[in-house]
Amino acid sequence: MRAPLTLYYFDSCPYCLRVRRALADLGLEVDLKNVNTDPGAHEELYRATGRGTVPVLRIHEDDRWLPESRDIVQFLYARFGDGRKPPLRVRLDLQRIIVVGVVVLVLVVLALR
Ligand SMILES: N[C@@H](CCC(=O)N[C@@H](CS)C(=O)NCC(=O)O)C(=O)O
Repeated sequence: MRAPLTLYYFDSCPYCLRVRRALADLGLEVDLKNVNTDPGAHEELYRATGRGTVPVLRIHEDDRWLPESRDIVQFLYARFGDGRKPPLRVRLDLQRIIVVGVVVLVLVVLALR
């Protein structure tokens, strides 16, 4: 299904990947604007939001610009998910995995001393 949304993103951005996984999971097609390859898109984004970070979802029907990958994912499932919740591969957060991994590692090292 095509939705009246535009995602501002760039390829190597993990937060953008999370949003793109959510779009794929929901079977949604949206306009994609790569801010690294499209200087106009970056300028447009900055003018509208006052920030340069991605992902940002532009919701055309109420002319809203939604930043923050978690908020975008929450919006997508609430609006298009028919009661579904985001699966684990969408919820996974690389930063959190690293932090939890380091804490577990430290605890294991302390326990083995
Ligand atoms: N908390 C934000 C993080 C967004 C973020 O840090 N995006 C990075 C790319 S992965 C970015 O746009 N960096 C460019 C900059 O800081 O100017 C989210 O979850 O969407």
